[in-house]
Amino acid sequence: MSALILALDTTSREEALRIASLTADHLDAIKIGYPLVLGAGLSIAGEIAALGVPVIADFKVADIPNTNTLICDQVFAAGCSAVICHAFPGGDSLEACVASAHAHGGECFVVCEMSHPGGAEWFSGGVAERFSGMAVTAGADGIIAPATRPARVAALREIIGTKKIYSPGVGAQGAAPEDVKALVDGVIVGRAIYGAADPSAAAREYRDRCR
Ligand code: O7E
Repeated sequence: MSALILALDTTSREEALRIASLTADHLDAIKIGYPLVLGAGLSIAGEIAALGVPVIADFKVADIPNTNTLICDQVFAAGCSAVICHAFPGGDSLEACVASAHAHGGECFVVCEMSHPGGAEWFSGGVAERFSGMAVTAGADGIIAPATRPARVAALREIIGTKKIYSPGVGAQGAAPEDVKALVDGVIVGRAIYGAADPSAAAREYRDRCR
């Protein structure tokens, strides 16, 4: 059983709010990122949160510690409940994101292995394992790991123990909730819900399949 997180990658405020309103009852969280925030502004975070669904800011934060702190502080001031960051800038940069998240009562998730085919080029050979170890050391709340490669999710679970795993790649990228729902805490679905003819029905179906 896993939570269902909508990746709301539409680019207009009106469309985002329409989809969020239609689907919110079936979701555990909504993930927003550059497509929506560059199109609609960061204030969209508060507007979505006002619908009663937690908002996860997927900015894949990846800078020096001071800049990471400035970015994360903005994210939480805007009403987000969690932030997603990269591990490759190093442990101090990661710790800055975690500190900002926890200072605001929020959570920090670390991208450890990506779901697209190119992700297998970069994250195999021990890199994802190392990032997962860094997430543990930095006190992060969880990691991002690919639903498209369940065996890799299982391997990273061994490293992070009971920390959370949120897993993208379900729907448009070919994975099914059933592939990973026993391994992860949340499944991330984008196009298969927001691009569906009936987003509400699609969200309900994915929620049921995650249970
Ligand atoms: O393929 P979709 O439409 O279901 O959307 C997937 C979403 O998850 C989209 O926002 C994409 O940017 C994100 N994502 C991946 O697809 N793969 C990854 O490895 C990582 C992410 C991601 O969200 O990273 C932070 C969670």
